[in-house]
This record gives sequence, C-alpha cells and structure tokens, in this order.
Amino acid sequence: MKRIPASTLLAALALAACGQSPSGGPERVSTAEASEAFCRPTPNGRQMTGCYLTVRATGDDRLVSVSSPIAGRVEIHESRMEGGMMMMAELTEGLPLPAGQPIELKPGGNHIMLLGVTEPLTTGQTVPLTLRFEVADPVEVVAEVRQPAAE
Ligand SMILES: [Cu+2]
Repeated sequence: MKRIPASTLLAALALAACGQSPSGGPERVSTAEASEAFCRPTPNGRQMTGCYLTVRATGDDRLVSVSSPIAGRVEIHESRMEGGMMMMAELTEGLPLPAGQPIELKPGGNHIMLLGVTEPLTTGQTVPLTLRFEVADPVEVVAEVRQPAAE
C-alpha cells in the first residue's frame, strides 16, 4: 500500500483549490498507477531482459526513471525499425504520459530494460520495480516473470 503523509495531501488539496502552483505557472498535479507488470525470463547466460506494464497518470506527466533492486541499471527503451532490423534505444527524456491515457509498454514497443541482472530470472519469480515520475509520487509495482502471452 502506498501511504501519503497527511501534510502532503493537504498541500496537494491547497494547490488544487487555488488552481495555481506557488510559482504562478499552471497547476501540476498528477497521480500515477501501473498494472499488468511482467518481465521476461532472462535468456540463457544473458544479464538483461525486458519488462512491460501499463502506466497511467491523472495529469500530464512523464515516466522519468525506473529502478529495481535486482538490476544494476534500468533503462526505458523504445523499439524501432532501422534498415529492416528491430533496434532499441534509451528514451533519455523519459516516456511522456498524457493525462488520463493508459500507456502500454509491450513486447516490440516501448519497454523497461533491466541490465546487470546477476541472478537468472525464471518463470514464477517476481521483480520489484519502482517507477519515478516528473510530477506524480513514485509507484512501486511487482512484476511477475513470465513469457509474453502469444499475440
Ligand atoms: Cu531494450
């Protein structure tokens, strides 16, 4: 369960009530949630794998980083075709989340890349992920390790 200190909640309510941030810019309030998280088992001998989930923020927001205690490093990747080959690249600016729109990270598309995974991940295990956002508070999610469902 995510606990929100009462003081934070009151501050958020006060901001919502006046409709402006203290700096005078547009109000920026967002709450994020993630669902259907899973990671592929690590391929034999590899220390990297992809994780997928659906993420949604109530306000215009951005997924800026992901971390996991089981990975040395976690990157947010996009997949794209280059010269007939599927290539992937880090989204260094993070992943934009338009308000209220569920954004699906899925095989062949945007994904979370675990790097430096020292213990092999096998089906049935779980992977804790912490998602950090530009606006919303961090979200903890537990991903199950499994193969993607057949399309
Ligand atoms: Cu990748």
